[in-house]
Amino acid sequence: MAINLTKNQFKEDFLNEIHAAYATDLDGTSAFDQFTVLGRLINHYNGRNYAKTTKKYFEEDQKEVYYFSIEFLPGRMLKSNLLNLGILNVVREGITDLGLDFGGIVESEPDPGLGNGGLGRLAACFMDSMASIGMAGNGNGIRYRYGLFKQVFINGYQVELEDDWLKNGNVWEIRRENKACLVRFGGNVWMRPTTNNRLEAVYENTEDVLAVPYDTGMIGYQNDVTNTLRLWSAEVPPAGNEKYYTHEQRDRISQITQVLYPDDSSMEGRILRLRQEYFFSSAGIQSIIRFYRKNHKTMDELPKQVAVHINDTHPTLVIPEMMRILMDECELGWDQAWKLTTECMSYTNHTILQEALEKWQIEIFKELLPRIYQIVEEIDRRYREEMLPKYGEDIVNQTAPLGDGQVRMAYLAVIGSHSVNGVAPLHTELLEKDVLKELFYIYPTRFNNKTNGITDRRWVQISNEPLSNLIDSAIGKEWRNNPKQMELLGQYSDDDDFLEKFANAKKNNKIAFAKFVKETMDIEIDPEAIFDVQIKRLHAYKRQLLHVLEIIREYLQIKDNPQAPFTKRVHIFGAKAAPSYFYAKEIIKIINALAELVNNDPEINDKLKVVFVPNYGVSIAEKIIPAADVSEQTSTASKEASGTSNMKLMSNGVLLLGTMDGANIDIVNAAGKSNAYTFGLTVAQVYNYYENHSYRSVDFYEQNDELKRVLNTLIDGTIPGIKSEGQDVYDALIRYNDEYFVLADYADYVEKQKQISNDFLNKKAWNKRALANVTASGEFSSDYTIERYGDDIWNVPHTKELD
Ligand code: GL2
Repeated sequence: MAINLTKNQFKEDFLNEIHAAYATDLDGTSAFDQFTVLGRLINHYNGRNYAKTTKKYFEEDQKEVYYFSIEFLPGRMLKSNLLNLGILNVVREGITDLGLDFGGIVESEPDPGLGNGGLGRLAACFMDSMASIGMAGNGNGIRYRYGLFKQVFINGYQVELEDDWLKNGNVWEIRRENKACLVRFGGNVWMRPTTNNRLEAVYENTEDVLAVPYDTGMIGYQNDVTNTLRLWSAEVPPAGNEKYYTHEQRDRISQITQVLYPDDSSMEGRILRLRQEYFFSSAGIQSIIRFYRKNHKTMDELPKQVAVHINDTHPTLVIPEMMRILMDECELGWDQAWKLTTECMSYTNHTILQEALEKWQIEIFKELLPRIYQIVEEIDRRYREEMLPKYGEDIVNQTAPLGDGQVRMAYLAVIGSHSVNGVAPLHTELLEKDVLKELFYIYPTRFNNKTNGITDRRWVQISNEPLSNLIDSAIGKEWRNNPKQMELLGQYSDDDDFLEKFANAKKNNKIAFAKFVKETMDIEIDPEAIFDVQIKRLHAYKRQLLHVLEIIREYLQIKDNPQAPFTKRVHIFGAKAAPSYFYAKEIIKIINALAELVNNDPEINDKLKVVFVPNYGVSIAEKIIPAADVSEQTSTASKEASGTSNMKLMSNGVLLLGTMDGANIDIVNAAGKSNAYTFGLTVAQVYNYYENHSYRSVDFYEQNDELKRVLNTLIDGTIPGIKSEGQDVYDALIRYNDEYFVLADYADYVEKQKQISNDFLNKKAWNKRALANVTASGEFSSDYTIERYGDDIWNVPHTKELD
């Protein structure tokens, strides 16, 4: 239910809270102060419900999900919380009545620096969905003091500034020091026989870290449910436990939760990452078991009460950590502990890229986590003992948790879980046939698919109000509860009047985005142009380079023939490159150099614009997505596990231009082939190249004059300021045989771009196809994804009925 709040009551509460918080009148406060006060009020309004939810789960002894993820990327929470409490409009009107700028208040909230890309954002969508469908679901992660980095461009180069997102505090979090626990690192451990014939772990010289939880309420959509996102912060344990901590030691401890993604190009950075992983895995499992024991005398019921989800390999150490607690602290034997642990655990794989299948050198692992290593060794020993007679040495050596001097996290995750899933049908198939095929052979029934989803509450209701209001006026509001109801929009596909309103909503979003670009980047863009959008992390496999080549091609086309008709385009990018990913940073520089060239060339005459919005993140995405016309999803087939911006863009009426990869395939199936543009090699063709070693990028270069000319601009001075970057990219594509098949897909990609330029001119037909995408987008709601996780994997109920 929505909260019962009148505008007048709100205004009175707001003014009172301003006085309470800042001891000043309204005119003495900044937008951020006003935001903080709104946050405090929301906490007041929702506090009782939050407490009630927690109590209800406890008293009814509900099974709960604990979603362990090293990243959560929730984005700003003010509007989302207001929407979910059902008071967005009342509050906005009240704020406006008070003469304040609601938009400015919203913008003053910093984006939480808790994640970097699709994986973290998915975790945030899942948190929203669990609460909104009334499922008892908790998030468990790390409270990073600093986020990834704030990206600025200096002379076209990415420069990374500190993302100090917590500097003014965080109104949404509750520090719960009374729920802190100790996490041990290093030292020695040995097993001492006890009087009751057991072995007890004795630790010496360990480094003890206090894990302090900060809880944030995850408010469900107008259903009185509030779940918890619990993030752990590393602190020095309180004085008095006879230890004295030097500055250095204190520093080492607080390092653990200082930054998201420590630099993994150095050994030090990699060790820090492992410390982070064990830190939040251990603290989370300790708190789960402590809570369970409040209500239960034996551990037997644990899997009936607790589902622990391992989001990618980073939290895999929950498996040995749960074993440790069950054996060393709850005094269970191995077999029973293993049975309970595997029944609780489930694992999602999010990528087939080898570099993301984490492996830790045994020497490092053992030194940092001696007791956990003993347990992993024993898991490995028992696995080998059981599987060797059945599957033979080769398969067992290939799949055991320990091998090649490393701890192989993905294998450990599969072996220690009862369910393993991929995130789109193609991705799951590739896991089964390729990446994890031996383990699939051993555990065929463990594997399953759960196609990703996104929450339309943030990605349509909040970020695209013009479209949301239009949908309401056409089919009522039920789609807000049940996104599949967007199907009902199908009846308007030939309704001229509706299509015009639909086009107007898009136009208004484009105007708003153009204004933002003008104000923040001082670039004029024409809302009548095609807004061609590519927003995602910068990575070679995602192939932003194809897009770059297309811009160069268009540039040359206009230069060749300035008078010829040309459908205006704005190419819009948002992307951060990992600080140590040199090649990705070179591509950023090239895009910015191209923007400089194209945007300022009088002969181009504004027909073509390139806009690289800096510091891409959730809040920037919320501005770009509603304004987009074309959604570029150009990964090499097989490389993108799912993609989720493709889904967000789809539900905002954007036509996909994509390869048959990840969830693009499912989007095209849902929207209909004629409502998307697909291009490029299929997975089979890519694998064929691999198997036969038959790819020769230079052949494509030699055989396509246009491509040759486009590529040559990278090294012939046409684009000023990219001498070394242009050369490196040129070399990667031609001399080093183009690892991601950019040149193989170029011709088909360009062909589809030309079709787009042509099709866009027929406004009505375009709008109809855009609407078909919205109409079919409901099935990609994360509410349904989470429902499937609940039914098939976690066995946790939910209270809301979905279609
Ligand atoms: C990713 C995949 O690359 C991406 O395709 C997928 O949509 C998301 C969510 O499942 O997970 N894996 C990964 O490590 N990151 C992703 O975005 N960062």
